[in-house]
Amino acid sequence: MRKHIFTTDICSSEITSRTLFESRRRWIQGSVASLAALAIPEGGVESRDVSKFPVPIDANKSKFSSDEEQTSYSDVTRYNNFYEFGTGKEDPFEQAYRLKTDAWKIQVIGEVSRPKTFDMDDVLRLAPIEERIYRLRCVEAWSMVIPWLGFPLSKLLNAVQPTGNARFVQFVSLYDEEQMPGQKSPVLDWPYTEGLRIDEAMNPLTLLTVGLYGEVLPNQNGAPVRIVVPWKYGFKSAKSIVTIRVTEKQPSSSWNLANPKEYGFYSNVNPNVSHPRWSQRRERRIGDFLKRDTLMFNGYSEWVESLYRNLDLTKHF
Ligand SMILES: Nc1nc2c(c(=O)[nH]1)N[C@H]1C(S)=C(S)[C@@H](COP(=O)(O)O)O[C@H]1N2
Ligand SMILES: [Mo]
Repeated sequence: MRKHIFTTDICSSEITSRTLFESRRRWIQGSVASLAALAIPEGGVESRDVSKFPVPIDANKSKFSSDEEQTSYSDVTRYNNFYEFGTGKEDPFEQAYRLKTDAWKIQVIGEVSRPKTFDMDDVLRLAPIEERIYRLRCVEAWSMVIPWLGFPLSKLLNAVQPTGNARFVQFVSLYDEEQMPGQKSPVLDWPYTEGLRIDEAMNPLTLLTVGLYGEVLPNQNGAPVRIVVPWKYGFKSAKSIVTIRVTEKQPSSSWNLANPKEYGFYSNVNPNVSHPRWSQRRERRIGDFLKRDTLMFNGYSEWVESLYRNLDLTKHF
């Protein structure tokens, strides 16, 4: 069955939801004041699961890092999209404690000479601390600056040796209705899938991400491992991934299946191409009152525009 619910949807109507969010947040901040002793950055809580304390992860700044002011830890971890835990922006913050991230494994399969299942220690071994880096990222109609901790996905792909037929990469998130109650609703095709062309996946800006703000990823941000593709709209960055499949044909992706006219396979941040229901010229940086102009490729043109030299970005939106 392919029935999808589109009310306002993931990427729109930020004004109402944002105001609601702000007022609820003030309320929550009051009610968790007693947890302040836990010394979590900027008064935020990682998730409602207080049994898990933030684990520090070391990183250096990379040449791609932004000098812009970072979005507060509390906004980064309370204002999320993770439909496996509900479609409200605060649902992931409230529900993602259900996700069990111990003994997590990612299998890398498909058009590779050396398919392999990685546990999280294997993942962290792919990059020494000096190569774990900070990056910026933008999310559709709103944007945030997040000190992600991750490293280029290419390190993992090189380890499994893509074959000559490798043209695309698909990311598959966990499917488990017990841990992810949002999957009981057919709002998307589960499990959540996303994809990139192989050259996009090999670009050093495509991050395999394991943390933010110097800690392991909070569940609501896609623990224990997710993708971050900073020059594309937020939904391309699949969370809590369990499978990476290298393919010859363009893979399916949940948002494209849900509504191909609105969500293309490429979904590069592009102020010149409107979403069918709204302009994508401007964005609201969380914490700001006024909107700002959205930059082509979210400001990363220097590193990624050559990927699209032969592509009509109006057609391949
Ligand atoms: N598995 C999974 N990954 C997902 C989503 C989702 O619902 N499920 N939402 C996407 C969308 S629409 C956005 S905007 C970003 C949000 O990431 P953040 O909450 O860490 O900012 O995650 C993306 N990855
Ligand atoms: Mo999104």
